[in-house]
Amino acid sequence: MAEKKLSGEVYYPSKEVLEYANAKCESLYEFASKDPVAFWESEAKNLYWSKPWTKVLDDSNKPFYKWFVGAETNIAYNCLDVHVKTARRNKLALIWEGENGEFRSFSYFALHRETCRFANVLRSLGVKKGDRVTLYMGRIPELMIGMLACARIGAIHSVVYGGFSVEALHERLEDSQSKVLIVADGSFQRGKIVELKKIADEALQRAATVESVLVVKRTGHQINMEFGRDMWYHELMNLPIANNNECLEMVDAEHPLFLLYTSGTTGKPKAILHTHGGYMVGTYTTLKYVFDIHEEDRYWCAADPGWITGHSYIVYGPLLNGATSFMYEGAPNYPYPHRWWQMIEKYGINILYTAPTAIRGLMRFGDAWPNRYNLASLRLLGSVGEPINPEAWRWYYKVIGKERCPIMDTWWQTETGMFMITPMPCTPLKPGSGTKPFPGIVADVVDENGNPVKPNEEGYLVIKTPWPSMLRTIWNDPDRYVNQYWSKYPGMYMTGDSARKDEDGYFWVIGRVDDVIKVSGYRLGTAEIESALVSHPAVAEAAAIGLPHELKGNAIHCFVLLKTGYEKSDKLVDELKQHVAHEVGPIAKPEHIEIVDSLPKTRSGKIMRRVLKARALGIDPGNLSTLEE
Ligand code: 6R9
Repeated sequence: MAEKKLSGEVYYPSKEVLEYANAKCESLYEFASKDPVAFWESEAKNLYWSKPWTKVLDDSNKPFYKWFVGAETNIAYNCLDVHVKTARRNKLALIWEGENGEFRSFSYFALHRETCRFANVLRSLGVKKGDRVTLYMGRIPELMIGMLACARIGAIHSVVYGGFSVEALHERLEDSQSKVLIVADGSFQRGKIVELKKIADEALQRAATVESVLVVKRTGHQINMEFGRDMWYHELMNLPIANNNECLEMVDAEHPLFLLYTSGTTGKPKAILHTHGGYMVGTYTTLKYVFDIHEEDRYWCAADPGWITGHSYIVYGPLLNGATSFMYEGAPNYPYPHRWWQMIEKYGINILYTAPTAIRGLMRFGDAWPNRYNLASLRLLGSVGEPINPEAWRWYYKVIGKERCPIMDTWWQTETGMFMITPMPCTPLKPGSGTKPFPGIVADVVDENGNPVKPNEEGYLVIKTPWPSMLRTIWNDPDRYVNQYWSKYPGMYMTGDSARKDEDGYFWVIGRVDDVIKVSGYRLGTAEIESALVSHPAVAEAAAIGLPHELKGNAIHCFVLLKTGYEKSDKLVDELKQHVAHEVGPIAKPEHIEIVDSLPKTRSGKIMRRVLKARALGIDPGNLSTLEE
């Protein structure tokens, strides 16, 4: 690959990077392109299965694909027990720093012990295989322990991001019919306490299925404990029920591992379902080759475990690879913009994986902050969540990576479970491009009719063959799974993104073509913001759109029609912003709300967000034939 001259701004890997890398690009691409299924099978053989598969891929009932048919395994066993049986027993699995400077670390032995104990606690509370357990907390080790404990006993975890609020949590508890909620008393965010338990109490008033609430003490402030329902995690973990008994259940490869709610085109957030077997193979393989995990590495994915990036690449991927992961609780620039760089030096981080919004945010404080620290331990950098603008890419490459560290710009989704379009260390890079599909992945850019577009033309990004860590369905809504992802072009997975492919076959993801807005890399739906707005007594109708924002990538702009009797005022606009933050979460707080007299609609009454967006940007709104007035 390196022999061909590529067009545009290209960064070739150094000899050192090439020699050190796990992935020998050419041979991997060659093997996988000849026979993707055989490629995944060969990777699966690196993991433990208590019963082998009879078939790798069953595509007899498309699009309900099955992987590793007939096999039994448990992802948590592969994350922990496998390593505890080797010299990795004493290796650090997790290094954690709290925002307030607290420090904790867990060897593989310790993480295994805590997970087993907590799995026993869950079982003693009546949690059985297939039951749903919701977790709602900040970036703390107990989140990881809780997820792994659920996996051990075959329970299905549903992590709700700690930045979400009452209505978002309530909806997710309700939809998943969770039996247990694991919540922290609070979390630290820029020195302030986010009152997680208080938010949960409000959400629980309307969530009928939750029988027990386990409370992890983090902030230690005064909270309400409801007798008979709420129990302290640390007290339960000190009871004889929390013994180290293995507490493990081998499950079918297709057994559900977790639900993760994400925003879709319309309506309520949907729960994406991932399974033990295929998800395990996908996250293990991609992390190994893309972030090139070596035994001595200290790897830091700065995402939140509440999002897919945290699930796949803080929890499962690193542990499956026996890696040492670093987790930091707080904000990147708290108390000062040197926090991240200081921790990279302090802990000797080798791999840093973060989002463009964080890079832009830190870039704005200037080079002096990172330059005060020794960042020589860094070997690889990563980016995820939205397209990275070339200026941010170059800053990250030069100022943080000192022109030594390749940047892995990984394109993927909650639904895909793992990296899909991504470089490996051996790939020549172009700033802003995710380069090529990972070995075994067949992606393309197509037009309205599903035909490939010409080089450099924009089209829909699709995936043409199944992959092991693909979503299996939408929880409780298989029809929506089929309609949303597989119906536009039969046999092709519709990503919801637009992209172009250049003359070298490099992919450039442009952005969402549906009503999903990526704000600071977080995925939100216009529908969630709009329904929060109309739940306010003053609002008759609302429309939300995303407009470009220098730091956040996109920011939320809303158009609101008031009910009669309500007057337009700055105070009301502020109140509406607060209302959205309270209902959905601070991350969804609109940047701007405009009170309007009418909203552009189709004759069937659908709000034409595209028209609002074009107007706001001062561009041509395109075809207006369906507009009502
Ligand atoms: C992992 C994650 C998925 C959407 C996806 C796309 C955008 C993610 C990207 C990227 C350009 C990248 N996206 N990574 N766009 N380059 N490297 O973010 O999952 O929250 O489900 O969002 O994010 O628009 O469709 P999720």
